[in-house]
Amino acid sequence: MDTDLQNAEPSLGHLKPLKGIKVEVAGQPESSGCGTTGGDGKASCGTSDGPDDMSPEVWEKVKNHPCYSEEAHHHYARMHVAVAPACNIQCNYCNRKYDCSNESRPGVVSQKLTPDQAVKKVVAVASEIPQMTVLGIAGPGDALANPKKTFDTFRMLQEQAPDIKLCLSTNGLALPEYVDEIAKYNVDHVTITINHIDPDVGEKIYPWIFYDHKRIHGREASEILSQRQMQGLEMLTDRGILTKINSVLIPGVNDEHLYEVNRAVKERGAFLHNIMPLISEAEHGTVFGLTGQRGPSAQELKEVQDACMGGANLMRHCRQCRADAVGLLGEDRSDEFTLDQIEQMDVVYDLEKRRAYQEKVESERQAQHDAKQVALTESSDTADADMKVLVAVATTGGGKVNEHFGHATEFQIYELTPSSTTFVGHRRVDLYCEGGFGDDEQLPSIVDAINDCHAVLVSKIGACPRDELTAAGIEPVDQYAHEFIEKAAITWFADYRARVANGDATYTPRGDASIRQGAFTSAA
Ligand code: CLF
Ligand code: SF4
Repeated sequence: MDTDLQNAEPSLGHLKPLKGIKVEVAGQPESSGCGTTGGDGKASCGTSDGPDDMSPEVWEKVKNHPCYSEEAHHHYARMHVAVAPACNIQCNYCNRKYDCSNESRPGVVSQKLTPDQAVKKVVAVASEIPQMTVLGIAGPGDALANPKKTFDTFRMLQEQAPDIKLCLSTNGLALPEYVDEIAKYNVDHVTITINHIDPDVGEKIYPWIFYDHKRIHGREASEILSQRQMQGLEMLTDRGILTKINSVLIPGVNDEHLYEVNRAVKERGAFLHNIMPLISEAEHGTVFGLTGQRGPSAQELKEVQDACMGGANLMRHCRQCRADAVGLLGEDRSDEFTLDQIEQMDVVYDLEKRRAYQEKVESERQAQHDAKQVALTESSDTADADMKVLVAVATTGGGKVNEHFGHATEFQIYELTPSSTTFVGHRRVDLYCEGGFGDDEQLPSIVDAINDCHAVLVSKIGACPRDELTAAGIEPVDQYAHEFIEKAAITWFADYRARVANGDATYTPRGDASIRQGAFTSAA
C-alpha cells in the first residue's frame, strides 16, 4: 500500500502521507456539506446546514461520522480503544478470547487499555490524523458491562479533545441503566446489536445472559434481552441521541426475521440499521463455527438489505472492525499507535489545525459530489432504464479510484442504474501483489469475491489479472485512475451501455459472489 500511495496523486483521503499535505486555510470555500442519510445512497446535496431530509442538528452529528454517513466514510476516520473487556451475555458467534463480534470481527486480540492509556492514545492519534473525528468504545467485550472504564474514558477525553465525537456500542442489556450517563457525557451515537425481537429466534443465538445478579438461560434470556434493547432504544430516542442498530445476518436463523427487526427499530426512532454478515469458521471456536453454521453469500446479504429498504435507513459500508481499530473504515493503523510508540511521539493537539484540515476535506467532498451530479446529468442521454450492474472499485480513500489492483485488500461495490449510483457494500480480498510480484494463486479467490460485478475500476492492473478477469466476464478498467469514484463509474457505465446498444458488448446478468470468511487469520 505504501508504494502505491507514493505513486498516487496526493489526496486528502490518503491518511498515510498526511504529514506531506499542506493545509491551506486562506481562500478556502466555506465548509459545505453534502451527505447521505445512511447507506442507501439517499444523497441529498446540502449546504453547510445539511441535506433537506435532515435537521441541522442531526446533520452536525453525522456529517463527519464515518459510520453514520456513507459519504463521510471516504474521508473521515474513527478509532476504537479497547477499554471494555467484560461481557454480560453470551452470543453463539462469539469466542471470548477475541473481540466482541457485534461491533468488531473476531480478529486479533486487542491490547487492553486503562482509561488513562486510552485517552493518551486518542490524543496522540488525533494529533497525527486530523480526519480522525470519532472515538468509539466497542469492546473487546461490552462497553456497558464495563461502565466505569467506559465513562472515565469519555469524561477525560471530553476535557482534552472536545471536538472528537463520542460513540459507544453495546448489546443493550445494561443500556436502560446508563442512558442518563450517556447523555451526560454527550455521547451522541450509540449502537445496539439487535438480532431478534422474537425470543424463539433469540434463543438460537444467545445461550445465556447475566442479569439481576444471576445467569438466565434459554427463551427467558432472549426475552429479557430484547425487552431491554427496545427500552434502551426508546430512551435514547427520547433524549435525541442517534442510534444505529447492528444485526448479524445468520442464514436459517434470523435472515427472514431481520425485516421485522428493521421495522421495529424504525418505529422506535433508530437512525440506521446495519445488517452485517455472520463470520463463522470452526477455527474461531464459536458455537456457530463449531456446529457448521455458515455465513451468508454476498447476494444473500444484499437481498436481505434490499428487502429492508423503506424501513430504517440501511448502513452498507460497515467493515466489522476491531475493538482497537484506527483509521479509515477498511484500513487499520493500530499497529502505528502502540503504547510504546505513543511514548516516543511528540504529541501536540492543535484544534485549529484539525479544523482547518477538515474544512479542506469538506471542499474535496463537495467536489466529489458535484462531479457525480454532472456525470449523472451527462450520461442520462443514453439511458436504458432497465439495466442494473455492480462494479467493484479499488480505492485507498478520498472517494477516488486510486488503488492498484494488486494492492487492494478490499473492493468497494457500487450498484449502477442509468439514473443512480449507490454504494452497496465491500468485499475483502487477499492481496494479489506482495513484494512487487503477483501471486496468481490468489486470483481465483479475488474473482470469486467480485464475481457479481460487471467491471472492476482500478488505478492500474497487470497483464495476468487483466486476462483472468476478462476471461471471467469482469471488465478491468484503468482509464479513470485518480478520478472520483461515482463519476468514473457513471462514465464507464454510460460507455458500456453505448457498447451494448451498438452490439460491441453483450449484457448478461452476473452470478453470486462470496464474502470472505477467512478474516480471522488475515489483517484487516
Ligand atoms: Fe466504532 Fe461503531 Fe462508533 Fe463506528 S465502528 S463504535 S459506530 S465509531 Fe462502524 Fe466499525 Fe461497522 Fe462499527 S465500521 S464495526 S459500524
Ligand atoms: Fe461476545 Fe460481544 Fe456477544 Fe459479548 S456481546 S458475547 S463480547 S459478541
